[in-house]
Amino acid sequence: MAASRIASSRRLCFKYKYFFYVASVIFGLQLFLGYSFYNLTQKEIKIMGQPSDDVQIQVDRLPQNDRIKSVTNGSESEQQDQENGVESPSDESHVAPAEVLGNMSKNDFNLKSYQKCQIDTKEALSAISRASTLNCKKQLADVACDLAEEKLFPSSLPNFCPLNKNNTGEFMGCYKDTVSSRDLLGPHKEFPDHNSPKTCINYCFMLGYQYAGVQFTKECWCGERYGSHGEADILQCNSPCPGNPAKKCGGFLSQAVYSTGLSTKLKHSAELVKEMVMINNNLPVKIVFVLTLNGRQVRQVRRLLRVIYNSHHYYYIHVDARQEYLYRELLPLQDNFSNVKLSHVRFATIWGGASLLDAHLHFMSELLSITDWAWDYYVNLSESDYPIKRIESLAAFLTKYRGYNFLKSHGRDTQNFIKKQGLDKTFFECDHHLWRIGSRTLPQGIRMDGGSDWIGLYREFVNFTIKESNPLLTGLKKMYKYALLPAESFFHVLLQNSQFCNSWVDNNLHLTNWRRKQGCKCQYKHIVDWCGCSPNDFKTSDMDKIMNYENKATFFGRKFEAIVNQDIINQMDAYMYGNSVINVPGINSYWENLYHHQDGQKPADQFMTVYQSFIRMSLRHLAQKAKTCNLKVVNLLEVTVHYLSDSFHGALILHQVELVPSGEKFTLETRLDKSDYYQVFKPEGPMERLLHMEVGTDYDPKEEIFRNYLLIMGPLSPIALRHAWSQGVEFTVSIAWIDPANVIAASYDILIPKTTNTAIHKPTFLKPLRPGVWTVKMMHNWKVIAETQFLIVPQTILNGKPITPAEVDLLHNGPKGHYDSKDFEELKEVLNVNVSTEAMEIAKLNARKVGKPLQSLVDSLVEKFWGIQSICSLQGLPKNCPKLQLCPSTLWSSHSPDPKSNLEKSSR
Ligand SMILES: *[C@@H]1O[C@H](CO)[C@@H](O)[C@H](O)[C@H]1NC(C)=O
Ligand SMILES: *[C@@H]1O[C@H](CO)[C@@H](O)[C@H](O)[C@H]1NC(C)=O
Ligand SMILES: *[C@@H]1O[C@H](CO)[C@@H](O)[C@H](O)[C@H]1NC(C)=O
Ligand SMILES: *[C@@H]1O[C@H](CO)[C@@H](O)[C@H](O)[C@H]1NC(C)=O
Ligand SMILES: *[C@@H]1O[C@H](CO)[C@@H](O)[C@H](O)[C@H]1NC(C)=O
Ligand SMILES: *[C@@H]1O[C@H](CO)[C@@H](O)[C@H](O)[C@H]1NC(C)=O
Ligand SMILES: CC(=O)N[C@H]1CO[C@H](CO)[C@@H](O)[C@@H]1O
Repeated sequence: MAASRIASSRRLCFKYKYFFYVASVIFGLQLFLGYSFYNLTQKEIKIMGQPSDDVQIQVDRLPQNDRIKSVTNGSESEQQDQENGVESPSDESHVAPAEVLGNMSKNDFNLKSYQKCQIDTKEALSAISRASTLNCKKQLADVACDLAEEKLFPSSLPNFCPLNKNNTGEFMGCYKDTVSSRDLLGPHKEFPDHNSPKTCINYCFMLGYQYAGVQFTKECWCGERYGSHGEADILQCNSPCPGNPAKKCGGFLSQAVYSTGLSTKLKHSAELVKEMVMINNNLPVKIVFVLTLNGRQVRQVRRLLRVIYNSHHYYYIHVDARQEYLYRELLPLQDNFSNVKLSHVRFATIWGGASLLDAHLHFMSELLSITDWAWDYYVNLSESDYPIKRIESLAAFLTKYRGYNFLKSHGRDTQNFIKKQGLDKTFFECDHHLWRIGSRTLPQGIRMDGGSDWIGLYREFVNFTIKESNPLLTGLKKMYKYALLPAESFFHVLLQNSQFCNSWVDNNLHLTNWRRKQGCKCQYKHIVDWCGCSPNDFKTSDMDKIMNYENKATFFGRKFEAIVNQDIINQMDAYMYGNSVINVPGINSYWENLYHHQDGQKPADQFMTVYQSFIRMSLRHLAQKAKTCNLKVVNLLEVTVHYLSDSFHGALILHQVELVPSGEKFTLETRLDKSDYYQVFKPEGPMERLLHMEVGTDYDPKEEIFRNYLLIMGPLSPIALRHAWSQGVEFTVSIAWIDPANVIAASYDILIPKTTNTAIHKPTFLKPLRPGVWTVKMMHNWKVIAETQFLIVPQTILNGKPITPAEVDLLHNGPKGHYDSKDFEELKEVLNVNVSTEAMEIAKLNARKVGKPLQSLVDSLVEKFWGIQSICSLQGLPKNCPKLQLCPSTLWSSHSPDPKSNLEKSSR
């Protein structure tokens, strides 16, 4: 039965095969050029060192899981640090109006009078100066002092792994070495000032090697085997050690070899099992799925829960402290299902921060204390995970390997891992930022490791992690409090140095879609003083890649994101459960809520301005249809974005209206579609390569889309132009930005490289931008070839309140002086820009409007870019009003059926 379902979905995949090949070739090229071009245009992002990985994940080996790509140091990072302070890449659309309209008071922190020690490292001083609250500055200064005095964590920790040989420091002899073929094959390092057998043994121990060899005074070599070139005369190993002249540190091409006391490799392997086999009458394992969730993708979360749901297992949900919408939506689940619980303690975690580890330790502790939840395995998931095999298959696998712990190691050399992961740096989290404070020395006596933070841990080990309080555990907990990405290393190090060291399987149960050229763009530099990577979303064309893992012990894929590509999720469902599960209404629809009236945090003013204009449009539309139907606006309830077959299909505005004079209330939902004013005039020569151009904010360089899905922009929005190209010859185009008063805000040339690419350009305009319709023109050889228009909406709202005459004067009149460094008047002719001053006069008049006239201006502008497609109602309207379809019977409304995300009828 299951086999035939799989077979039928394989056929489904075959249909797409040709498309896959073509698409993946194009996509590969696109990745490469997207990246090279990005470097040209985004000069502020500095990346030192390139990833050596292939562009796309390998199909024949597991992708490597270390996330960190590059290290920034010295002057490079100073510069980057300053940029961090000036501009924050996320939350871009929420620039505080105060920044433009007035001054922000900066609390002056007198470091000299506060600090308990002399802080002189650049990194610490930079962090303290950039931190925004006084409390955070003080904490950073304290950590910097404790770091200097080595008080943050113990300098050595015990190792309880029973596999260890316990002969640390045993001298194995003096052995020959050659330059062409090294005797000890592991990593090596020079310690010119403090080399000694002890230093070298500690170093090789930390990297997980059994042997350490000191050579040529200052060199230290690590390896798993020694003696390949034979023994040397002991007199050849006679150079005194720089760190301890009483000891000998080898000689020229001869090394003194010592045992570190470690065992060989600890890893076990585990194969996929075909069916549940119970060994020694073991019962099938019970899994607790720990979902750490962020964002507003409640439909996708429900869909994930639906496929992994089984009354035998448990579901523990943590919603980020800032995501009240998601929390509110999911909360009722725990009343309906006894095996679902939401964490009431909520953390606001940041990428890479110590808060993530704190959060997991808290969940573990809580989960151990729920007496009626008899779970065996702790499996970590997020909203962007999706199963790629049935959950029964995971349960069968974990039952067979009961007792083992599943953690994926980085798979490279540990020295490199420590450096790239910043484990040799001290970090501290405050003000929702992870600050880099300086270098640190890792404790002696422990083997370091790390890799993926997707974990599958056995209850006994989780209990040990929480309940035990030996010096290894307490020391590691302290050490990881000051680390970047602690969750990617803490459990690895704990497991390998504890009595559980023999239970490790090097597998994180996940297939991760790394595309480092796209995923490593320092996209977290606004929250972390480091460059981090993130995996890409799977798309339809990745089906073959996923199928390559059919016979491997890999149960989840990441990332899946329905708003980017839902088709691949549908395909996974068909693959796992057969086509019947996808032959349901709404299968190609995806809804994501952007605003809910119960949200404490209101959307940015420009969004609220447009949402309210949408409602007025909707009522005018109804009034035109039936003059006798007198409706008035009561309330905006929700805004949802709707995608159909992975294309934008409108903004849905759920709102309440009141019938005048009866006072009867009705809830309506209106779908509006946006117009795209992109046009190409006579594409000729290389311009044929242009695929599209669009202006927006919140660009996601990884998925190459604007996360401001409705492209709503106001005078303070940090706008950017995205332009996409197919393959062809390299050439140069000019871009000009023209404001609503026909002022040329900027003009510049950009080089378009040969291959397919999507690029972004963010002009650095002085704010505020003049509200109205803007035009971007693209020129080649002094001819306008393509253009697009976008709306900078005048705001009816500022800081959540109706805007005042004094405020419009500051916000709606354009910048003081030029947008850019200079004036581009001379380009008006070639750009066919009207030289008359009329547009400027109209703009000035508009800039004085407040109240009703401003609303009408907003409405007339919004109507240029948005059109009403349909309106439905939740209750039948009275006879004198237009007859509207009931929302649940439409295919687009947020109230139309969506069985794939419906948990109530779930029978599994
Ligand atoms: C740090 O910067 C120096 C130059 O300031 C450079 O030589 C060195 O390679 C850099 N280190 C790393 C790890 O990138
Ligand atoms: C090493 O010491 C540990 C802890 O004392 C012990 O459990 C283990 O059996 C010892 N290993 C060997 C090979 O003797
Ligand atoms: C668990 O999941 C989250 C993603 O939601 C991840 O960032 C975290 O580090 C994971 N693992 C651990 C051990 O915390
Ligand atoms: C949990 O860990 C504590 C401390 O190590 C130990 O005393 C206790 O027996 C453990 N409980 C179980 C059920 O393993
Ligand atoms: C410039 O704009 C004015 C008013 O909008 C219009 O009357 C005039 O014809 C335009 N001139 C050109 C050259 O398009
Ligand atoms: C929970 O159960 C109640 C009553 O049975 C039902 O109204 C509600 O829709 C259910 N909620 C979910 C999320 O299943
Ligand atoms: C808008 C605003 O915050 N303005 C302040 C700028 O700074 C002066 C003096 O520091 C204050 O008096 C203003 O209130």
